[in-house]
Amino acid sequence: MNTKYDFKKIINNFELDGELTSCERYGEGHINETYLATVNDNGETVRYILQKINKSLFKNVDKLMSNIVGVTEFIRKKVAQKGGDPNREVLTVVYTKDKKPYYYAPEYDEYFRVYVFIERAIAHMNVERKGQFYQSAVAFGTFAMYLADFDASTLYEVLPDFHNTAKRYENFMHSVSADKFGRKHSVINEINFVLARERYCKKIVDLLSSGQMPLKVTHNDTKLNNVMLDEATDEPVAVIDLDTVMPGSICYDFGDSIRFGCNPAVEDEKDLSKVVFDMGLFEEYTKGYLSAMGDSITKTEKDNLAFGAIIMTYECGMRFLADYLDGDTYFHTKYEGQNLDRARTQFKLVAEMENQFDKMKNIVKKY
Ligand code: ADP
Ligand code: GN1
Ligand code: MG
Repeated sequence: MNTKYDFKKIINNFELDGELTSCERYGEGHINETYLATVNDNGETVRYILQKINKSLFKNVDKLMSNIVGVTEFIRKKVAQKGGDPNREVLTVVYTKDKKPYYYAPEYDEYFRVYVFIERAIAHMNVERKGQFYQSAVAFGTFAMYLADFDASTLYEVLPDFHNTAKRYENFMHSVSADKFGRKHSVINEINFVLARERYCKKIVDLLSSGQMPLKVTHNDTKLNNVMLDEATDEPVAVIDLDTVMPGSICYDFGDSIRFGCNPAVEDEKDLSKVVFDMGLFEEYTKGYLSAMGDSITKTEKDNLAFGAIIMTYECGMRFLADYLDGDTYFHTKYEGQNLDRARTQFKLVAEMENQFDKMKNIVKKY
């Protein structure tokens, strides 16, 4: 068992039966520290997800968790109404013995939370079988549909300006001028790639602030490994990683899925010839998302879906590059230069999408 924390003691604060038998790092998330906690409950093995919440990013854990409780309870009711399984089709927060949705460990000055482990389902890093991407689109589209009548004013804005690309650009420019680690000279081409596309930054931000595009309750981090598909049938099970549920644009949610899923290579692939934009997958996702959204999508949203894919990929590349310049303080990295590799894959994808933008728009029109 990992000895960084006294997991037995941590788990013991939560309202769950049995004894902890193992607790190991798990998954590929870039933000929180995720562990798979296995418990023996009278001979039965029960698994949980234990997460150390990223407190340098999430400054108000209490409000973060009240968002997650609010959203999961809301979805749980809808799943039950349609006859689904509320213990499997939505994240289940395990409370502490003193009835809180997270535990603060004073000895580490860290916050921990526990979720029921969703069994017989996989959060894929890449599309492995045809149909999986379509199903992930149905999952995110259904998620948006469930939350369509959720009162956004009750949500705390966990990360203000999360997808405000104009603000992201400003921050990026600060990182470039600070050049804290003397890395700027080696990434001039990548920096120029960002500068040459400054005109993209305000497009969606302006549509939202002028009211031409509706602000909706969105997920804001819709990559493929934030959705769980049934391991046998590939059917959608649950949307996970709800830290960023906030008011936003559905173009962001659509675009972020395309950014991650339409590339058959990994996000940090060094061989850029493997990084390609797969138009077939784009069509699959578009079909699934629009079918799940039904008529709850407006014309302005639809007209900007394809651009949403470009802007999310551009923004993410800019964030990876800024983090590289800042000395890799935001995204978890396993080796030096990983954020630069990630930025390069994103920029390659942006260039590919730009070349095929008309085709992408035509596909959106078709569905
Ligand atoms: P991060 O914010 O760091 O991305 P996530 O909440 O996405 O963290 O969790 C990281 C990974 O852990 C997911 O991609 C998934 O593989 C796994 N995971 C998270 N929650 C669950 C759950 N309830 N059941 C099963 N696996 C989970
Ligand atoms: C982070 O948490 P995770 O790994 O699902 C990031 C996203 C990025 C993504 C890039 C809260 O997502 O915004 O698009 O990495 N999440 C946060 O892979 O910053
Ligand atoms: Mg995640």
